[in-house]
Amino acid sequence: MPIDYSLYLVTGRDLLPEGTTYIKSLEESLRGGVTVVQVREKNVDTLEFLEIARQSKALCDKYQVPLIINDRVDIALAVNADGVHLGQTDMPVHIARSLLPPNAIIGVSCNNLEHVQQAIRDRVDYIGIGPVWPTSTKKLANPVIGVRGVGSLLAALDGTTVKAVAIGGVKSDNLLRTLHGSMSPSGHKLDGIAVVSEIVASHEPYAISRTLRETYTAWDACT
Ligand code: TZP
Ligand code: MG
Repeated sequence: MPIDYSLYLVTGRDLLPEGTTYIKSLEESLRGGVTVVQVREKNVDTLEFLEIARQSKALCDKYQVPLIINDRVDIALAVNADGVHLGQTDMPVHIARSLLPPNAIIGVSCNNLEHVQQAIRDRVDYIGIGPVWPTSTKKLANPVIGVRGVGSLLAALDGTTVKAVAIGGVKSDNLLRTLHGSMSPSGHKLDGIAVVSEIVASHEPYAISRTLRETYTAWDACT
């Protein structure tokens, strides 16, 4: 079944506000309309990552939303996740693919044209393009590329089946600027947006997810 990338949630437990739990926040986000979940946990040991991934898988299954694991192919295999997300310095795509089931989703982070061209050669399922805006969620190793930068990388996907989401500082108040501004001259548009802090750090993950999803869906329908 094709994946709906409209609202791609990337987790980060460090950002959770007081008074909630990871599972509660994730369930609210799923109820609000998140369409893909990536479990991204830094600075946790394997056992803890495994447990978070296992709980996330159960919840994603309940909402019939695909679960992607950041970096760790072994954890993805262990919890029967739908796929993995790999950064430029993580396991090479062809090795990950040789370890994963044939239908596993593989996504890669891209910041420049070389990254995108390699991702196309690697026949990945999707790319995460960014950072589109400045963000404090991740210590950025790569330059912020702005909406025009995203658009020029989207153009490089013309004629391929590779899907694309934008990541980095995407919020409800810049969502339409992100979507409109990144459309390539050839009309290539984003398949969705990837969000961390706007959802995870919120006291209202349900409401925020709902707004983001509805805004994306309305924009997608009229472009
Ligand atoms: N990759 C590029 S920017 C980023 C990642 C994981 C963090 C995005 O987080 P936020 O809070 O949505 O800006
Ligand atoms: Mg990584």
